[in-house]
Order: sequence, then C-alpha cells, then structure tokens
Amino acid sequence: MADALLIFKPDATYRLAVRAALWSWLASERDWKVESLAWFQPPVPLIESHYDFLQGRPFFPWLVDFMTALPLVVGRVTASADALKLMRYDLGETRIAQSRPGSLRERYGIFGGLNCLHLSDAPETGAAEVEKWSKVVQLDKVAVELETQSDKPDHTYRLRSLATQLAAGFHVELASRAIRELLAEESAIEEKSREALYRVILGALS
Ligand code: DAT
Ligand code: MG
Repeated sequence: MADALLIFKPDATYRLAVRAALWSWLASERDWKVESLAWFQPPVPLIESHYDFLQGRPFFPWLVDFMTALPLVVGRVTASADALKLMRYDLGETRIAQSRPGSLRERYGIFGGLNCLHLSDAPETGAAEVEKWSKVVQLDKVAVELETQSDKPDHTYRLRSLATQLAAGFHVELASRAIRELLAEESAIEEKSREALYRVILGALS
C-alpha cells in the first residue's frame, strides 16, 4: 500500500460545488481509502520545500502564495501503486488547457495551474510528502466532514472562459470583476478570506 498526500487547493476548498464533486469522487473510495482530512493553512517554508523542484520557474511566487494564502483541506490516502496511478489518471494533466477531457481537472479546474487538487504522483513521492507534512498536520484521522452535494452553483466553464480572456489581456477590468462575482456566488467565505481567494485566483492570470 502506498501513502499519498491530498490537498484541496483554494479553488477546490472554497468553491463549494466543486469541493462536493471532488469529495464525491474521493469518498467513493473506489480503489483507495481516505485515511485523514484536516483543515490546515500551509506555512511558506513547507510549500517552498514541497514544490522545491519548481523553484526558479516564473510561476513559483504565485504558486507559494496560492498554497499558503488560506486554510485548506489536507489529507492522506492509501492505495496500491496501480490504484494511485488510476487516481492520477482520473485527476488529469497538470495544466488545465492540457487536461484530458472528462478528467477532474478538465471538469473543475479553472486555468493554468488552478487545478483544484494535489495528489502525490507515485508511492515514492507520496511517502516523502506524507513524512514531511505529518510533522505539521495530523494525517491519521478524518477530522473534517465534507458534503457530497452543494446548493452553490458550479461556474467552472464561465470562469475558464473569463480566465482565458484575462490571461490574454482582453477586457481585463470586466473579466476580473466577473470572475470575482462568480467566485462569490460559488463560495460562502468571509470577507477577509474572500480577498485572498480573489488574489490567488486572479494572480494565476496576470
Ligand atoms: P501536479 O500537480 O500535476 O503533480 P506538478 O507536480 O508538476 O503537477 O506541479 C505542481 C503544481 O505547480 C501544479 O499543480 C501547478 C503548478 N504548475 C506546474 N507547472 C505549471 C505551469 N507550467 N504553469 C502554471 N502552474 C504550474
Ligand atoms: Mg506533483
């Protein structure tokens, strides 16, 4: 059995219909088991270390902000090596424009690296990530109850269309405002965290 680290990124933690859909998939425990879930706001050094292989890439400062700006839902999954491979197949490719049609990222990711879930990509990386994270977050019990249904709308495809315009420099003001409005409709987040959510989503597009 392999251990894998699971993170609902901010776009999945706070967009409630998306979180419910991703949780439905995970909670099916088709070929795996969800061993833990907890709320946790990752500190900057942990994320810098978690993503150390990406240091120096132009998107790295944004990636660190994205992963540290807000409390996230973090967990651990156990699966056979083959099942972990299947989970990563279900998840889809890293960048949304390249995510396989029908994959979770194609369906729920917004744009670029706004790709909703982190899941360790192999037993070796899973073991290393779980070891590192278990020092700062509990990874041995399910301490968060997530819903598999939500009354909130899922605006993924409109967000993706607006994100594409914004990233290309078209209608920047209008598209930014529309993205904020759609995110507000999708979430139930208090004022001060909402600004952080807008910042990390819009930050991926500039
Ligand atoms: P994955 O999350 O599919 O395992 P990864 O480990 O290669 O992908 O990269 C970690 C995260 O970094 C990824 O989920 C989003 C971000 N990222 C990677 N490459 C990127 C790129 N070219 N543009 C924007 N974000 C990127
Ligand atoms: Mg990875």
